[in-house]
Amino acid sequence: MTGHKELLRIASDIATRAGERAAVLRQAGAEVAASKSSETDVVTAADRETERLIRELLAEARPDDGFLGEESGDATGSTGLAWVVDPIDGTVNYLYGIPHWAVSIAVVEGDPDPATWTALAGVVLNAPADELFTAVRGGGAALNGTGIHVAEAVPLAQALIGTGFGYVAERREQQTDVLRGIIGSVRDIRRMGTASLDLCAVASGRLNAYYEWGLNAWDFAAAALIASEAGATVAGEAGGPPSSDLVIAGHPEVADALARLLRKPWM
Ligand code: LIP
Repeated sequence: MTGHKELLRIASDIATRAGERAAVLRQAGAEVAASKSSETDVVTAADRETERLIRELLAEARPDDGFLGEESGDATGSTGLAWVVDPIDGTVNYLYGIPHWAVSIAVVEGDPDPATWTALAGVVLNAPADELFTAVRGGGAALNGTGIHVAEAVPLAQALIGTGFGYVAERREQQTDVLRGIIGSVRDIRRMGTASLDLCAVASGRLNAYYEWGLNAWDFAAAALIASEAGATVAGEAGGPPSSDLVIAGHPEVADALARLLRKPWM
């Protein structure tokens, strides 16, 4: 049985190679290859090429594991483990040349369903910033090999909160209503465009808390483990597992205060 640290090494090596490939493709010029849920929900050729590389390298290293990727779908394995991959999280940032996007790779035990999986290891590589966030279950979280921890608790009025918005206009209007319900009660908000890096910002104390409604499992599979191993509460609706309804993370006291304030139009 491969240990968690070996799984982390595999994920880190592959994320590094994928980040190099995505950076070279970005340098050559990023173009929209297709759109998904709306005209602004785009996929670039680099998203597809980077996921192809990750999938190829995982097939070499862990041929019998399962896979779930944003661009190429899922495949069932025979080992009880599955790799959950977002090849370029922050696709719109990547498309516009905003240097804030990430390669996210997690390995989970069980089906690739955040309601039931157990995350074993995860990496989030902010390639433009050369920052590799890592975690293994029960082994803590690190940034470029140095341990990280969630910021100390602060009153909500002093809390810097991260969030994000979806690709469908009506959904963004509802998310704005949720934001309107909290913005007068917190220090400020940050919308940085990459969910995995928002969760890593919580893990490293760069945000006090983060919430988002409408994420996909691959957006948070690795970063949720990193944040929880850094001491954050990472949850979904009513304290359940993170889901497409809600991902909320922060110091337990801050996350709890924020959760109590959030309107819940997804209910
Ligand atoms: C994005 C997230 C971001 C969210 C966007 C989108 P993508 O993922 O990282 O936080 O607000 O709506 O889901 O589409 O770049 O992989």
